Parts: sequence; C-alpha cells; structure tokens
Amino acid sequence: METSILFPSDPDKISEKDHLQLHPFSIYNSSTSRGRELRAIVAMNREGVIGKDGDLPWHLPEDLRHFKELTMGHPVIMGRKTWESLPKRPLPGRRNIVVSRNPDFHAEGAEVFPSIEEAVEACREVPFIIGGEQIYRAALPFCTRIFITEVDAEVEGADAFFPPLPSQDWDETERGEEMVSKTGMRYRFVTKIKK
Ligand code: VY7
Repeated sequence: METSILFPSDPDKISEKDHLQLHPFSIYNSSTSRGRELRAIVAMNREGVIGKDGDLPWHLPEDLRHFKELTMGHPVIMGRKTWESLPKRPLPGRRNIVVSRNPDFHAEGAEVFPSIEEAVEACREVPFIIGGEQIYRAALPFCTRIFITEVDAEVEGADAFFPPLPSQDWDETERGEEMVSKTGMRYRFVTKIKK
C-alpha cells in the first residue's frame, strides 16, 4: 500500500516523528484535535443516493440555497463530473477547484489539481468537498465534518452514492426538524462530526 505524508492511509505507518511535522491531514484530524478541518456537503436520500445520469435526482431549491449559504466564501473542491454537471460555472463567490487526473483538463473559472491532497493543500480557508461520488469516497477519510441534506425521496435508476457513514466513526451532532419543500418533498439538515 502506498503511504503519503499528507494522506497517511495506515495509522500504524505514522512514526512518532511524523506527527511533529505539520500534516495538512492526519489521523489526528478530528475537529476536536489539531489538524486541518475539511468539510463535506451533500444532499442524499436514506439509501445514500446522490445522483442519476450526471445530475441530482431531485429538484430541491431549499437545498441549493442551504448549499450556497454554507459554502459561500469558502473554496469548493469537486470532481470533474460534478464540475460539468453545474448549471452555471464557476460557482460565484467561491474559489472553484476541480480534481482531475487528466493533465490536459482545463476548466474556465476554476483551478485544476491532479489530486485531492494537492487541492486541499492549496486552500487557506476551510474547504468544502462538494462531490461527487468518487471525490467523496477519496476525501471522506480526511473529512472532519459533513453537512447532510437528508432527502425523503425514492430514486429509481440511481447511479451515484455517498459512501457509508458508520456510527463508530461519526457522531451526529445536529438533526434538524423535518421540513417540507415548496415542491412537497420532505428533507432535513443533519451534521456529523468525525469521532
Ligand atoms: C447542484 C445546482 C443544480 C441545479 C440548479 C442549480 C448539497 C448540493 C451539492 C452540490 C447541490 C449541486 C444548482 C446550486 C448552487 C448555486 C448555483 C446553482 C450556488 C452539495 N447539499 N447540495 N449541488 N446550483 N454538494 N451538497 O451541484 O447545483 O451555490 O451558487
């Protein structure tokens, strides 16, 4: 297994000396200890569905407003497919960062980095991981806080999912009241913090 100083994948491989260095992330990365805060924000249903056919599976304007409010002024880090799914690019008022392994990929109004590590390292404000599935999966081990919009919707033919959040690893610190969208859809805002 490959280990990275920035992203130690195996806590046992971190030597005692290592945590004297300044790690952008580490296993000591929980919000209750030293280390860099990294947030994820996601809208998903109870099965973890986040997308279908390159788009969000629902129309939920209250979530988009919530997303905008929380991320405004912060760098947003996204995968190439999420970037291409945005109806309006870049997201205004935020530093837009796209992660792509393709060195020829260019995104007008955004910065492109080849890895999440490099993207996060370039941030001087707390960044938000905004999707999609591949980026969430890769970044989740280093996330300290997740802002979830739990959407009460059944989705047929979903093809993008948020990874599981085992309760051994995540404390649910906020569970908002269930609300009803002007579209009739039920949803609530939930916050989870890395233990
Ligand atoms: C969705 C949009 C989709 C359709 C129409 C407008 C949570 C979301 C994401 C990522 C929603 C989207 C938009 C909404 C944001 C506007 C610009 C227009 C802005 C996420 N909870 N919800 N997401 N936009 N990671 N987490 O990509 O975007 O912020 O300026």
